[in-house]
Amino acid sequence: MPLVLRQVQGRTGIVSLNHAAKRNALSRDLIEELIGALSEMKAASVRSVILRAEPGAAVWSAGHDVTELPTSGRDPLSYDDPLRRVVRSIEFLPMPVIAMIEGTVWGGACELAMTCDLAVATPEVTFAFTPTRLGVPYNTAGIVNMMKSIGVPLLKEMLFTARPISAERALRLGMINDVVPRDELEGFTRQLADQIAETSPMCVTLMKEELRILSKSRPMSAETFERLQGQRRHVYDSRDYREGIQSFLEKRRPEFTGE
Ligand code: LCV
Repeated sequence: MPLVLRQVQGRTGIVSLNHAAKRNALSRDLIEELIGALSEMKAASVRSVILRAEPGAAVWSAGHDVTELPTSGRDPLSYDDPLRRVVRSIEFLPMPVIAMIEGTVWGGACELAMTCDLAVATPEVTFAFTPTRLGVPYNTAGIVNMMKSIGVPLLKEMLFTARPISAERALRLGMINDVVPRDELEGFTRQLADQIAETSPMCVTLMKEELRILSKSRPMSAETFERLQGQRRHVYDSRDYREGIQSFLEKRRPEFTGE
């Protein structure tokens, strides 16, 4: 059974996460299929791509597959980690990707959704950005990526509490583009895609790239970058990091000690 479905409808590509049994957890296999589907949409020269879960999904995506997180002193979110690769696939895709969101969004799936160029959600949607609940030292490029859509006060709240925020609040604070009732979501999103298909694709591609570069430009010296990576290593080498993952796998609350 494919973990990702894809089809072209007119000038719009539809890419669907299709692993409900694992709540569309972003496993290596699912991400490889997702990257493949995105490159197929590029080859088909669609004007935009709608990224969705299965219709009526209770969970859009449960985030990084926690069973694939390393526990042996390796960076859990290094440059070639599957989540990092699919984020770049979306960023560098020449056409806009619209996240059409039903269900709850967790962890790295929040970044997946925020990496999309536009996001439309139903009122029931929540976003829970959970590195601190698992003890994961989220990577610096990922934090910069989240800052593109989420103001620092809200991002700090999401990170420091790991608590879900509502779609209504996400809309009010400019994190997503629209909130529409579940029975209108598909029609609304398709109409958005059709509107994009009416504009100049060369201009859209150019401005998507301009905005990618300008929204990520953050002055940081090499020494500062290396200091942050050293601090991240201190975290992913810690007991707390192993406790976070172990508690998830044992389906219990983590007991963090700061060691
Ligand atoms: C592997 C899973 C997962 C999963 N991985 O269904 O951002 S960071 O830094 O935190 C980053 C590292 C990251 O993204 O970490 C993952 C963060 N995600 C979460 O904390 C969400 C974890 N999942 C849940 O809390 C629940 O699964 C939700 C609330 C999403 C759905 O609950 P529900 O009761 O509907 P189950 O928990 O029963 O999950 C169904 C199956 O999917 C697996 C889970 O282990 C179970 O597998 P089995 O049927 O084999 O037991 N699953 C869910 N999430 N992130 N596997």
